[in-house]
Amino acid sequence: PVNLKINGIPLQVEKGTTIHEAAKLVNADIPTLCHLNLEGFGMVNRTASCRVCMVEIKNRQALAPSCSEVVTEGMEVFTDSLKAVSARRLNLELLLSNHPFECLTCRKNLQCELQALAQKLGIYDITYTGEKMSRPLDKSSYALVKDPDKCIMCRRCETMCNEVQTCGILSAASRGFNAFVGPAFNLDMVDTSCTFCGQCVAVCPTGALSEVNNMHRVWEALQRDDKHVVVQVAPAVRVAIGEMFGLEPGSISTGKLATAFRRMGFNGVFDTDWAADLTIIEEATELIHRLEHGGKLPILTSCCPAWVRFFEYQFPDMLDIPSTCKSPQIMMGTIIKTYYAEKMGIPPENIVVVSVMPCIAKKAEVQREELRLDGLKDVDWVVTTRELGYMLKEAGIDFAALPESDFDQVLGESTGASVIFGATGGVIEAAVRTAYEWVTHEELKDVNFTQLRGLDGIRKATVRIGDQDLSIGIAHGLGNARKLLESIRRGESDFHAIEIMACPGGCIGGGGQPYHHGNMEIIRKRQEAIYQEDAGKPKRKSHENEMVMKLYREYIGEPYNEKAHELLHTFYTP
Ligand code: HC1
Ligand code: SF4
Repeated sequence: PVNLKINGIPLQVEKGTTIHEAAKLVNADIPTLCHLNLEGFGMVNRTASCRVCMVEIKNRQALAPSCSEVVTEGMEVFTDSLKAVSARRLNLELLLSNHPFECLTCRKNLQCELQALAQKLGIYDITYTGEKMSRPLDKSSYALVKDPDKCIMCRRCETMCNEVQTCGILSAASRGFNAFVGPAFNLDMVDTSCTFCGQCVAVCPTGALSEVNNMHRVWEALQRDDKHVVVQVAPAVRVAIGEMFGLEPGSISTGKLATAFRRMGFNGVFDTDWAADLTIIEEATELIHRLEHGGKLPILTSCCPAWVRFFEYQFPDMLDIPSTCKSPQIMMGTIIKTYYAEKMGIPPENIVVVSVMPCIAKKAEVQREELRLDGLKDVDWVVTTRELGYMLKEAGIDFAALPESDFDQVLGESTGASVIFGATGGVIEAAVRTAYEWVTHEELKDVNFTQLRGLDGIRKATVRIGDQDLSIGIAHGLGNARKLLESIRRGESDFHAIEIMACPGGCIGGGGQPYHHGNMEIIRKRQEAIYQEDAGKPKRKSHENEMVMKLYREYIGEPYNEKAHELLHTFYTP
């Protein structure tokens, strides 16, 4: 251990602790804009580039950045001395001198860490004026907007993109005043192999990275009398949206969401969980089919569109191993524009499907050419959890006070198996619950496959089904996915099935969720809430979803048959 004093308070910490970490132990909160430690997720940004965490150290002339300076024996640190505070203010003012003053209309307004710090440090005048950086906005994709003028070169996105996700899209280029963060050759984002996982957005402290705004599209659709506008909401949204309305992280808002959608004016209020159960019916059948017919193994889950783009770009030689199942959001769109449209007697071209997703990649997914029926997109518009929160605020709906109600029953029933899709490991656990009963023809008494849960980046488990041991792999974060894929490519993998989600934690940590500002406790609480919702459901296996089974009886026939392939399966292209 190391002994030191911070602001005169003696304390003892482990060797290797930074001043910034040590200061927290004596309740001295030192600001930072670049430092971020997503503890447990392999993301530590220690660039020490923003210089707003400077502290004074006794007997040292120069101030030190507390986020990177490690404590030493006998050190005496002053976090709030005049010299330290003045330096922080100066550095912040210099950052602001090259920042556009667009706070009122910025996508990050009131969520921006730069703005919050300017307020906290009491910066009310701009001291330094002069030339500002001016680079074009990148609105080339359906998912992300990049505004280089709002970039403060903290490099959090770069660490996330390169080290955690191993995508290597965002990097710093050029020098000095002309420095910027962007793709190689300053390509438009749409021309890169970006997966649009949105994790760069999740960690950006300012408005330099944000999602494409689709809120006005949804309001416009809701105004039209000639359109039947339906909404579906993803599993992970219900355990996070409450955070935007003062509810505790991990609050479950399923019933409030259904009520809120009706108040917004949606004509059909559906649950993506219903389609997650449907996905499991197809995916479990596909797994069993591959096991029994010597098909390609391991099967890989395919519901995360960022993961799909990742394997298309990075592993084009292995496109025959992912499941061909469309994602639940797309399956839901297809079923709405076919089965539901027929049932309701509404021409599919008059139906608008809106998805509320924790995800930025889902905005790009719905634009994929092959996810259309007769030229009509399966899903029309995606808004993120955050965007739904803003829309509810705009509509003056007091979300926290809303009573609960149920989803519309036709596509609203769901089981516990579908809820857990929202957390890493959940998709494969749901598939195992169904595969177990279908293979053994025995009742699965304990549905809790706790060996598949957790937040370790790569997890391995064996599940006994009948006389066979199924070897299962789980990865979240694309860097972890890469490791599993590379072992398959080398022929070293003995997995039967692998679940991969691009975002750390799975969809609960999606790029479109309320900002966690680096607080990992929030992700853990969302995860607990997901399993709590599952445990409270009367039915916990996808094949017990009556309405999904009714769809098979009335419309599709057997799972994985020709009609199922036409409607519920897809293909991948390098
Ligand atoms: Fe997900 Fe999925 S779990 S991908 O994370 O399979 O977005 O929540 O909707 O489609 O169901 C996201 C979440 C979501 C799909 C489902
Ligand atoms: Fe989207 Fe979920 Fe995949 Fe993240 S893990 S990119 S939120 S689908």
